[in-house]
Amino acid sequence: MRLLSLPQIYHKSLAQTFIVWKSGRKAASTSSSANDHGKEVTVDFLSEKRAGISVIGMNRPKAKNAFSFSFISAFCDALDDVRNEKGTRVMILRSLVKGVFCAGADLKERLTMKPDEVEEFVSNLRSFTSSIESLPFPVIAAIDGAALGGGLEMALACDIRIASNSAKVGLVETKLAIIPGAGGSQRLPRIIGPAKAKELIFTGRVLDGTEAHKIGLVNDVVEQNDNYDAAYNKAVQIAEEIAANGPIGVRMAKLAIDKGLQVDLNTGYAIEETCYAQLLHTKDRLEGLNAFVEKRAPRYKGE
Ligand code: CO8
Repeated sequence: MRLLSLPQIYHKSLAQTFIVWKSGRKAASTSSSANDHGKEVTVDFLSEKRAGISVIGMNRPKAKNAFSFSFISAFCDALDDVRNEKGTRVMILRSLVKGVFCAGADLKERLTMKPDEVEEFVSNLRSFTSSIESLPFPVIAAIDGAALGGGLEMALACDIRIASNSAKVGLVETKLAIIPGAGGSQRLPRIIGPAKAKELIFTGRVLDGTEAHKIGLVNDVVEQNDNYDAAYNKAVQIAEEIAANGPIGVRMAKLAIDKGLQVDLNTGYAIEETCYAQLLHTKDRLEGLNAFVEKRAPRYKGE
């Protein structure tokens, strides 16, 4: 069996996708300042028993977190911050706007764009969701409200989705005479199967969190609370479980699963072998064995 090298597996770097957003005419035309970015998209690095958990918060209440150019630009900066923070073991994506996760494309801004600008913007949005998907650590979407159109497409790019029972999720693009253009037409069938995905995309139907859980669109559903953060709280619980494990092992597991799903089984085994090989000489692997023998919890350092 031929071993694949890691550069072959990481075929597209995140930097490549971010460059699209940080260069060119549109980046220059954004009116948002760094401060505005900080307000619309927040980054928190949790500490103590939650160390290793990074949280991106979407905070654009006036448009229900819809993706304007400046919002996406701020989002890319936030993703850079989390990716560059060496201590990140798992990321949570949440909304700070009550009752909504993300309303998808900014339809008001979209109306002002020419067709060629729309084409470029949607292409960049596709790169944006791919850049979330290819983050090296697990990403959990905490869906505490409406996730519609591009908002759900973004959640589909995450590894795990948790919804509140009152959340509303749907790829509603055909209602607007378009199709899911940020990877949704490709990711949804892979997650819930082609027949159900076709039904949901053709009808543009919106499901609540309980219905979404029944068809495997979200991993878990929780009852909403008065703070509208029930899905976030559940996401933190899962993130704590992940953060306690060997971080290099978790990253390699994500890589092996994601890349393995794109190839035939034998190539998948080769990818698994390559990923396993990255762990053989880590201090964490020995720490896991020692902790077992000494009957204590392991203390993984990501080394
Ligand atoms: N764009 C711009 N403004 C929006 C959007 C949006 N998508 N959604 C809501 N707003 C604005 C409203 O216009 C309103 O503004 P104003 O106060 O000035 O009238 C304000 O937000 C509050 O909205 P509502 O009063 O409607 O608030 P509700 O709580 O009653 O409802 C909903 C919230 C359910 C989110 C509702 O606003 C809604 O259905 N919005 C439209 C959602 C939609 O159709 N999204 C699909 C867009 S198409 C798309 O996403 C294509 C994908 C592109 C790729 C993106 C990849 C990442």
